[in-house]
Amino acid sequence: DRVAPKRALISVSDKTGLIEAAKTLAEAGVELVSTGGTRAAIEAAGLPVKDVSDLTGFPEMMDGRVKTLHPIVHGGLLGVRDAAEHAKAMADHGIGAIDIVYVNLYPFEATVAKGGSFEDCVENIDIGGPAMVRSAAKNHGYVAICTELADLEEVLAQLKEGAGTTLALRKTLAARAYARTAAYDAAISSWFAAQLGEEAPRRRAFAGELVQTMRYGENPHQKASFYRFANPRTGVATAKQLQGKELSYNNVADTDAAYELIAEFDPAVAPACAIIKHANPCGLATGGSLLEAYERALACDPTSAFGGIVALNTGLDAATAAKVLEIFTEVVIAPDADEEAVALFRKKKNVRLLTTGGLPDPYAPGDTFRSVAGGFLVQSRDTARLTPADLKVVTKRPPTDEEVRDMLFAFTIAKHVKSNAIVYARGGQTLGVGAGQMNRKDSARIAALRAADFGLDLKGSACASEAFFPFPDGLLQAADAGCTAVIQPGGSIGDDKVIEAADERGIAMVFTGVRVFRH
Ligand code: 93A
Repeated sequence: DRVAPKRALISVSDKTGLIEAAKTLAEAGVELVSTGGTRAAIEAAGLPVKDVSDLTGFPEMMDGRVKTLHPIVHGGLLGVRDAAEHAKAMADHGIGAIDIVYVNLYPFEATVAKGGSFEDCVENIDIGGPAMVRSAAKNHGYVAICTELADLEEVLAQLKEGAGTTLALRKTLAARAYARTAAYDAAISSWFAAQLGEEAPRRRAFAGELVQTMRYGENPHQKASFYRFANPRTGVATAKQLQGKELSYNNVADTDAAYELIAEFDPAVAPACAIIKHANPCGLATGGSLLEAYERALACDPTSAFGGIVALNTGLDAATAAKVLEIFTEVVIAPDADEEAVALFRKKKNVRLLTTGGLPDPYAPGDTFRSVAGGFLVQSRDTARLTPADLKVVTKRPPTDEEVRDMLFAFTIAKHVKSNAIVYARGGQTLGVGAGQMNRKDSARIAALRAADFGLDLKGSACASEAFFPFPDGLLQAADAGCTAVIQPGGSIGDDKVIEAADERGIAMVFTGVRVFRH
């Protein structure tokens, strides 16, 4: 099943590494055929190359829109060499077989990314390139299709072995090629829908590039892999792993949750640290130093923090690193880490240390996805952001400035806690987190229980509820625990009763008008 190639068609917009690859092909005795710009580049390097026009007898025309869309090209790509009829057609019409194709497409995605005009973007929709890619991939029985330099390098490696390309490689390349054209068309269609202002286009396509194959998924009997959007829609995953075991599926999911949460806390205001378990924060605190922030976050729930994810909003220093390493931690993620901190981590080589170069913008627009049986849900990111001016005081007693600060702190965290979420906080420190319960009262109770377990006093704390209290019971639970300020969206038909209960207990309560469910 090996095919010893005689002719290669090269047509590339990105000409990185082109000359070296062309040289290797020429040296292997492969005839080169190219389109205008590519041919000129190869020729300039002193290598023999034919122009596609020499084959087709047609010039490139219409600003290059039509250069390879010709039966001489597509017949050479699609003809089944072993089928008598195909072979006869090729002979009758002077169609020569093409055995290797190296095509990378007009830079549509890059043109969009750099803010190109509508016309510019349209002009960068490649037609002839994807057509060749698809033709060559269909005829993988004979043709090796390369859509990036790395593909061509695999082909060249096989040629070096002497006997041509294997069917196995040609099939692999074909599968990759169709993913490339699919991603390309997905990018075009998303861009087009956005131009039309369509929030929910009737059809939607996505494609990704493999980042990592995991040893397993959420559980050892599940398979898993991590993909990056081929056409970035929600920012690009930039985290760099400095050390530690390979990230697992759960690590990536939890670390993502941790970093999205810590990014809400501006390092210019104070260093902050979040400790996450199973995508929920078990503690978050600010501090006078990063070390203090970590210690205060840990104090909230040192039991759950075991095997957790630590996220920092500022560069990891040696003092914090030393403290973090005292207990077992799965992952530490920070914008940066200084040399001393990195050196300390090196002694515990299993702990994963990730640096990102910066914090994500929690208020940047974007989409999030979730799979459901037979389809997927898409929604815009939860970019809710509250300021003191957004709060509506509904109780007789207005909150103090301190209580307002604590309430906003707690509500920001509640946004990142699985519903039903209750967060008690005071002075830039969570004191109790109740997550993922099926009723709000239980979340309030669990949050208070945790605080009691770890000797944290809830007196004078703020309580945040990510959705409204339907009944007074949850609020009373919080009041009993000692909290004096409550922040919640409001909007329940039970609001009056809840407000009445708050007034009876002397609680200051504000409504946000914004719900921040997280399911
Ligand atoms: O304008 S096209 O859609 N029409 C074509 O017939 C065609 N053939 C190749 N774009 C076409 N290409 C693309 O030209 C290739 O995909 C490649 O990206 C580019 C290479 O052009 P040049 O060799 O002139 O730099």
